[in-house]
Amino acid sequence: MPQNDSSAAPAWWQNAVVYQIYPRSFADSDADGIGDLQGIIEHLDYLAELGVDVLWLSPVYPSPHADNGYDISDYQDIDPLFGTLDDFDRLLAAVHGRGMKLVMDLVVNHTSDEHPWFTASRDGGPAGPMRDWYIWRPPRPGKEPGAPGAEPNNWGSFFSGPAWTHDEASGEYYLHLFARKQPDLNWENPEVRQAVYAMMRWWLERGVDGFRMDVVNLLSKDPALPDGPVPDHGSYGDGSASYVCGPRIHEFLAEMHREVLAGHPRRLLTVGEMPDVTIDEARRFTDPANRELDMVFQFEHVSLDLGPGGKFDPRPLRLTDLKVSLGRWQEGLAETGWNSLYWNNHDHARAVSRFGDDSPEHRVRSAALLATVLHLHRGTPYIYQGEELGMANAPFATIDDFRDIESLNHYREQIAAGADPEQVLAALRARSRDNARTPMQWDASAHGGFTTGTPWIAVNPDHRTVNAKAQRADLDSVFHYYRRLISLRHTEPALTHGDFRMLHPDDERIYAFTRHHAADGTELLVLANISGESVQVAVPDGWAGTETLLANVAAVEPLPARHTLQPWEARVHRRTAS
Ligand code: ISL
Repeated sequence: MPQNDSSAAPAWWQNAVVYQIYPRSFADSDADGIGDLQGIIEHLDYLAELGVDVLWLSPVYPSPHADNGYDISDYQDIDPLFGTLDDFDRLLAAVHGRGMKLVMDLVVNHTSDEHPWFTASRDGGPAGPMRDWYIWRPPRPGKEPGAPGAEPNNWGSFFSGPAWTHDEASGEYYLHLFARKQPDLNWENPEVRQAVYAMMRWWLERGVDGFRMDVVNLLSKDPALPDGPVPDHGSYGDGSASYVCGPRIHEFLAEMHREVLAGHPRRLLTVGEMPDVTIDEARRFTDPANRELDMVFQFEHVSLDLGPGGKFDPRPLRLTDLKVSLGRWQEGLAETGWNSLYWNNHDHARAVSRFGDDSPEHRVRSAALLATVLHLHRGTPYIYQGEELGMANAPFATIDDFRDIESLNHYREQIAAGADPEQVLAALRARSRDNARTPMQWDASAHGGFTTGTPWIAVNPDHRTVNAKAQRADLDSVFHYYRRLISLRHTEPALTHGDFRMLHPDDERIYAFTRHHAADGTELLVLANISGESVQVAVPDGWAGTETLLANVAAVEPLPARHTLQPWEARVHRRTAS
């Protein structure tokens, strides 16, 4: 039977753990201050020791790096900053040689404005043969090109300002949902789609094991491009923007599956990043019978602690909201479809700082707690580099310490509007994507062992105590805790297949649930105290005295009927129906 077509047997990625590498910040082998492919090769044993199954590489393609490689100018090469195609082939072979797989980032909602497709589209003018590869429109009727409010519609860019840029030569505008250097491809054009599929097949022939698809639910736009709710800067709205899961999105992804994935001899992994996706849509995308995607990244649980101002309007998270949200997603994809599980990636503040407590007293335990809660859910867990060390947000002092286009644009826009710089900086410190992008902390040496040159963004000074070398030598570290969790996913079928049931839904401090695997009679219980105080919890019937599978506290005694959880304590128990 052709692979990637089966809707019956469980797929390999259902009990796999994925590790995301942000190459620019992972390991620098040539002292230019920027991570590279050779740096990754040199640390593969570390990843094998951690036990992860799949590596997802953020973009390594040639790029002007306006958005750190999410603005691609050539899909079929490696940026010299990172190495060469030969280096890539060596990396892939070394990954495969260690029994791991490699998934590429596929960024095809937009290209760089320096991609030859775009320069041809722009320079050929309105009648040119490549014009229709991108989304060009005249100004609003009655408006002069370039005049305020003359943009073809009212859409805003995720990175501040309008989603349109005026091209003086033709008088027309091109659409860019992200930066102006990231023009959106026109997926209505079949030539665009075929060019993307050919490129994907080329990478598969090279041996990669799948794709993480950037903002893939934004590919289909209603050709009428109607005005809509202007997306709040960097926030996730209610899904009503007309480019979110647009009219032809399922058709496009089914076509991509047919053209690229279906006939492939290996079973691949595809995960679609989907801002604002609803549970019903996610189920449709991941229903194996529909042959679109294996899983999606949804955004609901990382939007609960944002105020009306969006990304840079941080609010305290209510645990009850988080449980409602994650619980609904578990339920919604229980029978059909599949969840991805994540707290962190290169677009978010560090999980231990955002959802846990990064103080010296609670950092290790709260990082391990977050890992326990996430990895015990049903779905495929993703670890973002450094999360396995409990890496925390960085102490950015001034705006000069930031690098990210989203943060810098936001700062500029806010200051121009008269905001207090200190307040804007406080929000950036809490939520800037740069928190995730400070270099990997390998050891206590200068620049954390990331580079012997000058790093492109400063290493967090806490690398003197928080680093991989120290944690590998310490069995009580976050690193070793992750190793145990990952190995549990490989050995305990209930983690992969068990039904999910939320307990104590109204409790403001306890996150508790069970996983029940009817096929082998196993049941797992997770009890976690998401607070800095001790909390007594009523242990559900039948669980007193059960075996402890894993805990982030030293004393692991048999469970009493009423247990007092220490601050940030998490524990997993197991029982089997006799
Ligand atoms: O990070 C965000 C805001 O803080 C999101 O809005 C983010 O832009 C969105 O999730 C899409 O992310 C992906 O596409 C972007 C890129 O900048 C992100 O790094 C990538 O993960 C454009 O390619």
